[in-house]
Amino acid sequence: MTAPKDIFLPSLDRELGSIHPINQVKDQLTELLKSFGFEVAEGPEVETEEYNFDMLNIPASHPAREMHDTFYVDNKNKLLRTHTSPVQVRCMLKDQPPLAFISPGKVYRKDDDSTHLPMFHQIEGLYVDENVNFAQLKDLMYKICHSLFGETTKLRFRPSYFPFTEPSAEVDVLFGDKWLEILGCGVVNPKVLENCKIDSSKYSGLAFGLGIERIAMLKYGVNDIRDFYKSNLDFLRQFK
Ligand code: 2U9
Repeated sequence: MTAPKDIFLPSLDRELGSIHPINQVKDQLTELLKSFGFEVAEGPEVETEEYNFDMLNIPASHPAREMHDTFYVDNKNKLLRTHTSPVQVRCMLKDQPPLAFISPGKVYRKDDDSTHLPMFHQIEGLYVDENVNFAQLKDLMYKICHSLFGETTKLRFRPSYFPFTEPSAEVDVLFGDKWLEILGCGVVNPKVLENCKIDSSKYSGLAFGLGIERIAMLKYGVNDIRDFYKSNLDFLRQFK
């Protein structure tokens, strides 16, 4: 007698899954930056105020530190990191220059609309050595944007302000006839180097940060950031 057939076993020809579009963009950027010599660094998502803000020259009066902008976890100065910069702080406290790290990962802010979510992904990069300058920063930003959007992409650097970089710039990319903001960058503020026990008279650094969801939205023409997290297979299958 043959064994009975079990029609309730899972079928062997189930459809294979695929990498989520946010992870695809994250992996693409990570591989590019690794090819330049950056090492990948990771760190905790629950951070201290000190590492998330103070070490990065973000003062107690800064609006990013307000209760309505940051998720505080308990009364002991713990919070969900608002950027991956504290990972870079930890790298500098551990190693002396030359150092080159990227920190991909989840970050949290009290935002919720068609272009912002309370959780999103960032990649930040940090390079510290002797004689690091703004020309090198520009060159790196060109390489990143050309890799993401094509070699003929036009870039525009706009002066900006971040407490952790000086000077700072925002980078726009020309899409059709519109300039769209892609990332932020700058020369690391010497105060931040000193906070991290690096001699700012000997070393300088460059840093940049970008939001992966934003890049993925522009790259794939997605208008609502929430589509990435609805688990709608009709949406996700487009990125197979
Ligand atoms: C250290 C020193 C400096 C990282 C940087 C930006 C500029 C930036 C935003 C892009 C879109 C955040 O996801 S976003 O909202 N980031 O514009 N980030 S420079 O600078 C650092 C990081 C670490 C120790």
